Amino acid sequence: MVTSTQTTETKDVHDIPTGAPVPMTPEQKFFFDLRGWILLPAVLSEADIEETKAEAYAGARQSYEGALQNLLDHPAIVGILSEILSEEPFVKDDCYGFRCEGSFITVRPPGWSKSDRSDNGLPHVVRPPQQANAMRYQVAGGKIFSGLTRVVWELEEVKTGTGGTSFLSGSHKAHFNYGGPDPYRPNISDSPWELSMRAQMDDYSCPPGSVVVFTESLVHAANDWTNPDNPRCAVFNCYNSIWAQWHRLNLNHETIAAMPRKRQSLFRGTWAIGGGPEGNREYSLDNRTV
Ligand SMILES: O=C(O)CCC(=O)C(=O)O
Ligand SMILES: [Fe+2]
Repeated sequence: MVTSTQTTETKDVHDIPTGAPVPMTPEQKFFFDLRGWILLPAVLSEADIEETKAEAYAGARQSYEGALQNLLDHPAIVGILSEILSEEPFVKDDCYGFRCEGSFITVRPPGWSKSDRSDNGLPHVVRPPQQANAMRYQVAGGKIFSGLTRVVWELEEVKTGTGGTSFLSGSHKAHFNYGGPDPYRPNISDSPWELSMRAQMDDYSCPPGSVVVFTESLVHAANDWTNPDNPRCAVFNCYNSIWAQWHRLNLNHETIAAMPRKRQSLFRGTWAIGGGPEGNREYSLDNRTV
């Protein structure tokens, strides 16, 4: 198991403790590997939920500023991301062993339709997992590498069958394609098995302040929000290896430079060798993801 040597408890700008990362448990590893996703229920305090939700309802569209910024490296996910996106020698005290490469927030009122999305809620993946590629989920030497990885913060209650993200559990390890005409297509369109795949997809119920972590090699989909009791208010943050990048970042230097130093390292350049004996540890204007 990858663990950080960090021991000091610190308080961040928004007063959320940013102490030692919570290590991924063997049970979480087992289920993440088996199914491609895990749920961490009720991670945030009432106060954190209210603060982050208020920012989302006030119009925040990414998790890069305000209290929402604390979700980027919340201790509850840092241990997991170090485990599934990094290796022991690259888990350091002064920089993260993984990168953040995107963030978006959705607020979906009751009645929201998946047709609002450009993919119309079609089950999809980053790249078809049955073929080798740099974003792929892998396990070797008893170690997970999750490839492009999504962390979803649910800031309102989610009830199963009413519009949370759904997953075709286990599909991140599929060896055969989905039956569509094109093995390179990263969604299941035109597959004769679409209905049976949709029928076998799983979702979750959770209280506000819960987190879902999934590998983007897993077939997953957006769904109509039919829960009449509350909107869906969810923060979608995307992570990758410090050596790999899928999304263009689209985040300005001023916003990153205002973050605590270690958090800035989530946005450092995507390279490993050639920058001196200390390696690639520190974000700067000259060493940033674009
Ligand atoms: O909107 C959703 O529930 C699904 C989002 C999604 O496809 C993703 O996070 O990659
Ligand atoms: Fe997706």
